[in-house]
Amino acid sequence: MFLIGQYDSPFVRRTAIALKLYDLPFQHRPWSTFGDAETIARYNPLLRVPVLVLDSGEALIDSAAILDHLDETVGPEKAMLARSGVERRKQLRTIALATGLGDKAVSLVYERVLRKEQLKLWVERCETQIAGVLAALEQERTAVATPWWYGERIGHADIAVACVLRFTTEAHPHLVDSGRYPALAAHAARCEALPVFREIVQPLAPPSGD
Ligand SMILES: N[C@@H](CCC(=O)N[C@@H](CS)C(=O)NCC(=O)O)C(=O)O
Repeated sequence: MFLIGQYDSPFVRRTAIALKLYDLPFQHRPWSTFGDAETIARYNPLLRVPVLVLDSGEALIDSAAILDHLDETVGPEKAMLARSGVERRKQLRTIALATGLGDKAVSLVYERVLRKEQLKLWVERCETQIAGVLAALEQERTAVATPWWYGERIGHADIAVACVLRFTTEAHPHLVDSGRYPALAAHAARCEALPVFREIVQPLAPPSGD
């Protein structure tokens, strides 16, 4: 199977990190959503990454749907998401906050590079949403006593938060002052120190807008 997308995308990165942690072999196709749009269109008409193309040729789209399939593949014991109940709902909420923050941070990048004049109303709204989620995640992480967000082993929530934090910090450094979010900074440092995070990484290369 192969994974389409570059590792500067927090969504592609979280998918690749899960594949590695699950010991599922895959090939990487680092196609650009802008430069390689025609090639990506053959697998995803939405022109978005990540896309995971299975050996059968089936193309899975959206990081949440891809991870859902990977969880099913490795089974509930190994899956990095609680099987059911309140624990699963809490973890999904943290993931939704992190990936939603990622959506806003990506949106702001496009606003900056693709528009000649940024729409102030939209920029301010995204920045408010990013600040609100960072504050909420900071408060929640501060209350956690275990090494990982939901216990003794790493989960999708940990990975999502760390990948989105790195992306947002690189794309919009003025929005992520680590002094204001010490628990999130410590969380990110713990994740980024792991070999898999050091292997699956790419400095941000935003589209040029030309
Ligand atoms: N909800 C999607 C978001 C994926 C996403 O926004 N990917 C960006 C790259 S970071 C993309 O493909 N952007 C191109 C576009 O939307 O036109 C997921 O979780 O996979």
